Amino acid sequence: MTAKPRILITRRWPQAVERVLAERFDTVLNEEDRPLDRSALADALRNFDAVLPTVSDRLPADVFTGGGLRTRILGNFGVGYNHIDAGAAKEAGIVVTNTPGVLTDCTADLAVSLLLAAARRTGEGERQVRAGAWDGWRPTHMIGTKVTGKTLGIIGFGRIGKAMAKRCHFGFDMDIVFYNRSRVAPEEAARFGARQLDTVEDVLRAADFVSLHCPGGGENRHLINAARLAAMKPAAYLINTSRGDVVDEAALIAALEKGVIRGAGLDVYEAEPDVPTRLRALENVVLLPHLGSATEETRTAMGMKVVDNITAFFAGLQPPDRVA
Ligand code: 8YV
Repeated sequence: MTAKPRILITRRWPQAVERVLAERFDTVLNEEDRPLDRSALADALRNFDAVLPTVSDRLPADVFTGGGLRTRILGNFGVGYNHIDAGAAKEAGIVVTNTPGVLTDCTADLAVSLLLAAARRTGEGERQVRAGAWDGWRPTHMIGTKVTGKTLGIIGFGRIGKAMAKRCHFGFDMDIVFYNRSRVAPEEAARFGARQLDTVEDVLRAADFVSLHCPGGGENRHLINAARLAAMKPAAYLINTSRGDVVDEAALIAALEKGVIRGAGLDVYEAEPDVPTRLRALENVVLLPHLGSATEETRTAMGMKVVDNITAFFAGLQPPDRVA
């Protein structure tokens, strides 16, 4: 009998998935459940047949250099994989897979929740009640912005962008405009009540709410910068459930402080888990700790997708979600 592939699970996963992995593979778990540093990851690449990273594991090009690599596949737990230099992995002969599809709904749900929370000031309201600082109802208390019927601008019209459009168009009667790198057939866009515009600026100028659904890294780094924030309506809100680096965080903080835009709802940050003090001090921003896919159902489905990918790979088949 040939030995089972040796795999490293870099964080604790849903128990059901850990169990399946332990049945099929010779698994090692990072019981401490803390992010692995560069040298631990470099060692892992030399000691395991598969490494299953998450967004908290940075795998830049230089971890793949120096030879002696044993790892043949990185089964990433997540759809976004910009924490991995996939080109360098491929060059080193390592396959990379991700988990598309299964987190679409939950991520879009969370984007809606941020949009509503920012517009209706529910975070502020909750803080006030918990602090015992609510002094009673009055017509001008904690006035927010109406959501229904407004215009939503979506940047990145992939699975999650479309799910966001569907929720906001059919749920809140919003007009949807979007920017996408490639052309989307108008009939396809119309299924989500959406219309494609030519440039990011066109979307920013038109929208009352802007929601980011493009991948991080590469050319999308600081896609939303000071100039683009200034192109938004002064009463508009920015929602980010994609990756922190899509937004120039320093420029966003300045824009929120100066009232260049009215507010923001953020689930992701440039240097997670560090969230700048100046951002945390602002009332007009809703801040969540990267919860996009954080439901029992979705995290289990993500894990099972990783299982499918590495099982196929070690059976000599093409993993269904290969990205490099
Ligand atoms: C995950 C995500 O929680 O899948 C993604 O791209 O951002 C999150 O939903 C995270 O990536 C887990 O590694």
